[in-house]
Amino acid sequence: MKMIDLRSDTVTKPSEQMRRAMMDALVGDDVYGEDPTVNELQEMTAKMFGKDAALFVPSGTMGNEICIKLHTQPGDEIIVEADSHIFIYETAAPSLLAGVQMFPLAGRRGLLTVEQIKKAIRPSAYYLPKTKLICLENTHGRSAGSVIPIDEIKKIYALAKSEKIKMHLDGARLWNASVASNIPVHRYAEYFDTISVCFSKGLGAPIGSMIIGSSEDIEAARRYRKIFGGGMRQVGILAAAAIYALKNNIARLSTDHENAKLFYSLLCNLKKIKINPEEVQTNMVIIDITSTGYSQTELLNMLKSKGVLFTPERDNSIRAVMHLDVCRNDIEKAAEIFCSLIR
Ligand code: TLP
Repeated sequence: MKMIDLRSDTVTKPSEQMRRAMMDALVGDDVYGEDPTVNELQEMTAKMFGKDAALFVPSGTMGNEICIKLHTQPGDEIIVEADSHIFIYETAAPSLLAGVQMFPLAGRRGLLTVEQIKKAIRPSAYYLPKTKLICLENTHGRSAGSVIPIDEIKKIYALAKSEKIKMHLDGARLWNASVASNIPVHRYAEYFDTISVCFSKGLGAPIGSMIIGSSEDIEAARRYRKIFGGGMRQVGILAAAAIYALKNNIARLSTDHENAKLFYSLLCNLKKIKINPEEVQTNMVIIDITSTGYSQTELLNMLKSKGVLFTPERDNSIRAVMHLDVCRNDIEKAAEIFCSLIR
């Protein structure tokens, strides 16, 4: 049975053409800065985001953690959204690697307000931690890939600047936000000191993320990448996949967004589930299954036995993610299977 895998957009396999680009890549030792394909990708990405420099790293998690490290000192505090990847899914790495305390604020679909942040910034006193960094996530994964509006980001940035606090963006799916909002990524980037983006999510590369920022921050990031064990050698093979993805797989993200809307429309009349229509903005659908009477595990196993894979999500929900390796037919089939189990 061919499985329809909707667990994440990380599950895609590199296409024939992407593999060919990887095979043909020129390589060198990147720890010496001598890999021409990595250098090309870094320059290309920095330019796309309107920043001085960029650094190729193995994962989105490492990208975020290096950036947190370079903006802080042990004992500092960083403001994060309570449902963010950094707070929930990075195994408390900011505490371990940067020695910082995270101050989680509950957002609305990932969005923190200026008022909330104002209250959370610590006044200056020797017995309080120093607030050094605000982290945002766009799109916001735990609200099904909702887009954080740029006008709200602008307001938070103005506050951060006036308080001399740095801004970091977890932009693992910033290209989804950009395609959905029709705002180029460099406009979002204006409001952040550092940005971490992933080639291995919607863009379909097998691995790889990029940290983007000022030359000074990227120099510091290079040291921390080495310390965190992320110095890589003939990694142009992977950079070639990312270059291929940047050239070919951004505009098509709108197909994933259409598929998410289609999936929602095929499920939304089912009485026993709840989907927040305001969340269906990019490539994910989160389904509250409380009234089905099934636990997450029971329903996930039932769906799996019929050939569809989802993941467990916040509260009593399950998540479906659209991506490059599923087509409209797969989505219709997945919806049909879901409906047959949940009527
Ligand atoms: N997200 C994964 C899981 O870890 C939850 C997924 O399937 O969505 N930032 C965001 C917003 C992410 O969603 C992820 C991965 C990361 C960072 C981390 O990227 P990697 O897995 O490359 O470390």
